[in-house]
Amino acid sequence: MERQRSFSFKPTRLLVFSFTIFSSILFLSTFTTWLTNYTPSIHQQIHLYFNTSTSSSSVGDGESDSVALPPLTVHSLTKNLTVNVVKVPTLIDNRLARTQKSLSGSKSEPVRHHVGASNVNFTSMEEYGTSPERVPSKEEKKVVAGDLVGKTQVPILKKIEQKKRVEGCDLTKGYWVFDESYPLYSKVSCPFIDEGFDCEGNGRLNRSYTKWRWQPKGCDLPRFNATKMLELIRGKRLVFVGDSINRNQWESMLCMLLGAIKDPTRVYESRGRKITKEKGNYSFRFLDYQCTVEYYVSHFLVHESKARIGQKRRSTLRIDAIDHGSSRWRGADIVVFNTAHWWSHSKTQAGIYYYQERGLVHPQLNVSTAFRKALKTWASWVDKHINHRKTHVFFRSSAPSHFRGGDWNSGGHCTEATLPLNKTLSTTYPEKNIIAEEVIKQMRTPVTLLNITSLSAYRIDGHPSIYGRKTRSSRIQDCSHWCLPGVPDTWNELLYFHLQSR
Ligand SMILES: *[C@@H]1O[C@H](CO)[C@@H](O)[C@H](O)[C@H]1NC(C)=O
Ligand SMILES: *[C@@H]1O[C@H](CO)[C@@H](O)[C@H](O)[C@H]1NC(C)=O
Ligand SMILES: *[C@@H]1O[C@H](CO)[C@@H](O)[C@H](O)[C@H]1NC(C)=O
Ligand SMILES: *[C@@H]1O[C@H](CO)[C@@H](O)[C@H](O)[C@H]1NC(C)=O
Ligand SMILES: *[C@@H]1O[C@H](CO)[C@@H](O)[C@H](O)[C@H]1NC(C)=O
Ligand SMILES: *[C@@H]1O[C@H](CO)[C@@H](O)[C@H](O)[C@H]1NC(C)=O
Ligand SMILES: *[C@@H]1O[C@H](CO)[C@@H](O)[C@H](O)[C@H]1NC(C)=O
Ligand SMILES: *[C@@H]1O[C@H](CO)[C@@H](O)[C@H](O)[C@H]1NC(C)=O
Ligand SMILES: CC(=O)N[C@H]1CO[C@H](CO)[C@@H](O)[C@@H]1O
Repeated sequence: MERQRSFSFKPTRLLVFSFTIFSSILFLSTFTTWLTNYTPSIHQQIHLYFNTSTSSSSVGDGESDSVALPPLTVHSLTKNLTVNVVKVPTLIDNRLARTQKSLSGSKSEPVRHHVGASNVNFTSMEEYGTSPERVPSKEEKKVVAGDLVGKTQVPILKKIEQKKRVEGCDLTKGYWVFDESYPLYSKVSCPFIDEGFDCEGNGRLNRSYTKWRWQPKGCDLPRFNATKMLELIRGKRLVFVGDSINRNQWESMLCMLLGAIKDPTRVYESRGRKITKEKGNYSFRFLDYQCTVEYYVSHFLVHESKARIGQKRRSTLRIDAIDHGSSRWRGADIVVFNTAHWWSHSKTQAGIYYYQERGLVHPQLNVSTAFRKALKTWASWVDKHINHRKTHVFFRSSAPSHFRGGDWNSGGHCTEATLPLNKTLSTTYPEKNIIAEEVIKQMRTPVTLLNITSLSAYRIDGHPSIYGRKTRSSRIQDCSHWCLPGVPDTWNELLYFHLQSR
């Protein structure tokens, strides 16, 4: 019996023993997997610091200041946790790590990073102007550490971090990343691109200029989701008012939205108009969503008029009166204004007997002064006629031109540019934007400034140059408008971001 008992005990003990071993191993491996899953940023971060200096020195003229800590924006737990602005749950870790990687290279000259994990190449750029890198405070660093150590809190902290990164993040500062998943539409899929912006159709066959994605520092700009955008504007009027560069952005929006429409015949111009350069009066209806996407030309936002000066009737600009087309902007649900390019010496008769207020035609007025007065006219019209509970008002900042070796009418060119700049040409922020900001600040209506100036300033490669026409005999190049698909798609991604994060 004894023997038998002891004998019969042995397999049980063995079983218990091996079960203990087995479960320990299981637990250990699970724990390890879990740990590695939640701490990839550390590994990649270290990898990056190690690698940045080597890769930049291989480029040559990199002055790699890469030791600075990436400006992680992580905040305390006191705020509302239920809101989750960033709706890109996949790739979050990856994207975070990528951001940190490129950040550490941000002070050096353009560096092509080859990121092992995600197979994405980078070109990092000097930021606009020279503002010092933000160094994370002690508290922030502490939370970062908590992120990696405090086990159960990890997912929550990640969520907050993501949210805060977008909310506190300056979307206007960053760099362009080469991304094969762009553009968001093709020339072939979009019938709305008119000749002036149809670079591919006009012979620009190398499409690498369509494959850059704007990467803000410290956060991500959500990729444009046409379905979601259409849901946001269902039953509404999205209206663009401004010069031909706003037409540029409007056409881009049409193309981007069309990507979510199965039957393109259910999108049409309300009065059957074909898009041309000359007319500036379009309303495209998306039947499936009962919404319209409209464009109204208005070079100055104020009224272009005529007045008798001496014997002659001359063109003037009524800087005290809103554009007479304004009645059509009024009922918009979302309206994007712009004006900038036409406020130039050549297009305003050098300000001599051009600007008019009531009966007075100013013998001479400085363009900045006139621009400010006109914007104030626009601002009081908006405050008076736009119901800000219904309408979301945007003002798009000026888009940079890139004429080299002359102006648009004197042999200026940009055709040789095939890559974005690593440094913007100008370091001064345009005066017109400063004026616009000042005027907007004094308005009763909240106006969102679509600040695209700096990010576009890198994109010397994005203009039609000689590809703005089918016939390329003309020696005049277009270095102010933008090819489509192209840079205005990013402006619309910014617009989308603002609308969906409301
Ligand atoms: C938290 O967010 C939810 C959803 O947005 C909102 O309903 C609630 O009022 C918020 N609470 C606080 C304290 O802000
Ligand atoms: C990206 O990196 C890969 C691997 O180094 C390389 O083959 C490819 O040409 C690069 N692409 C660009 C656009 O730099
Ligand atoms: C627009 O962005 C530029 C570059 O980041 C910045 O200098 C400027 O102050 C911004 N303007 C506004 C109103 O945010
Ligand atoms: C786009 O948004 C729609 C509607 O919200 C959603 O169903 C779809 O999954 C989104 N597409 C992508 C690629 O995120
Ligand atoms: C725009 O369309 C309206 C209505 O068809 C018309 O009255 C107006 O003159 C047009 N404006 C322009 C600038 O074509
Ligand atoms: C316009 O006038 C303002 C003040 O009167 C002056 O500061 C500015 O330099 C002038 N601008 C131009 C382009 O002459
Ligand atoms: C297209 O242009 C890019 C940027 O200049 C260049 O790197 C690439 O080699 C070009 N591709 C072709 C097929 O010529
Ligand atoms: C930009 O980078 C190129 C090499 O990619 C370099 O030749 C050029 O000097 C850089 N430009 C500036 C302004 O740093
Ligand atoms: C030191 C080091 O890790 N260098 C790596 C940097 O990244 C490249 C790929 O871009 C690797 O080949 C190097 O081994």
